Amino acid sequence: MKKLFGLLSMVLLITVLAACGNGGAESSSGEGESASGDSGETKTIKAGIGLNSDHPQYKGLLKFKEIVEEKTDGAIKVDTYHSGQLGDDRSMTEALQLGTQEVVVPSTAPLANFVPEFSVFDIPFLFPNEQVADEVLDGEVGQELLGKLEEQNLVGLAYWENGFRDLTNSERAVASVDDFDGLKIRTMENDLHLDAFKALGANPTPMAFTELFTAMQQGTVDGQENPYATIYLQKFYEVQDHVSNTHHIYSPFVFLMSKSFYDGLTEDQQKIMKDAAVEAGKHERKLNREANEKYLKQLQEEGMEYTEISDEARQEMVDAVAPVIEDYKSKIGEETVDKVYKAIEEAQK
Ligand code: KDG
Repeated sequence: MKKLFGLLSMVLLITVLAACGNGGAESSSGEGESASGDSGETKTIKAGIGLNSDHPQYKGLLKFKEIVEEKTDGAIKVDTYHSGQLGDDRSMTEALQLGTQEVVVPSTAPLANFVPEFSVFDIPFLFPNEQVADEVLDGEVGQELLGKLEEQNLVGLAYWENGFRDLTNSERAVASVDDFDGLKIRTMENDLHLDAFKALGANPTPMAFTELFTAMQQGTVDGQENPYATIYLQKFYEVQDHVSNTHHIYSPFVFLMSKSFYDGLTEDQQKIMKDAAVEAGKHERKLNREANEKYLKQLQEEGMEYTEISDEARQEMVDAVAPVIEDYKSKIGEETVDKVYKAIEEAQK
């Protein structure tokens, strides 16, 4: 009887150990598993952005959701959040590091607080047009920069587009450097942006996007700068009277995933994530370019006064910020700055 009991205990122990081992294998990187993951467990991605649901950025996020859910046969579900429902760019990026959120698509400017080299894209008047930006970002140096995010517990899967930034304010028409004088401008949370606006004569304040509308409404700031699509779709025309085509910075977005989440996926699933982020990014860039083209006219229809920046005035702006750029080259990293300038040159050949 004693013998029989011992045998039964042994069988039970082996069964329990086997079950545990099996469970561990399912949640590991799972080489050889199918895209849907054989564990039967559904994973959920919380994906957040700061812009609202009308913006091409959100349409891009919906495209990502569609591709991922279809390609993984529903094994990975994507829940999308817009309008800063999960926080601002910075706090959402920190949530990815902590593993409490899986995806965010911030501008590169606040990302420079995590990886300083990203500030290379904050150099004013860097990219001449979107096509050159695409080539540089999707090329060697752009991808190299994405790789640096890993040290911060983040995975950069693709670049999307925020676009060329233009100035709006509620005080006066801005046509030249002199017109910046004393204007209280909200900037993204980025030192180079802050110093560039100081060099232009403005009085800049860094602030999260989620606080911006109220700050303009209450007069805490006179103005801000964002692409036309954002200015229109976020209804900034309700609290701003003047818009100028300063086009002073091209802002990329980076599609970020939490490293701990990404590392827990199978290789097939990781590939699906990368491909989906790139594919959805192409869709987003296309929609964004169409939007930026059409919304300047609509801003004027909403009553904003448009001021065209002349070539001479733009050159004055370029000259005013030149010392700031010089100063930042070493902070960003000379090597990165040189590589980006070279890639821009190449892309224009
Ligand atoms: O979803 C993106 C926004 O959070 C933000 O990056 C938009 O350009 C932006 C800004 O001015 O903060």
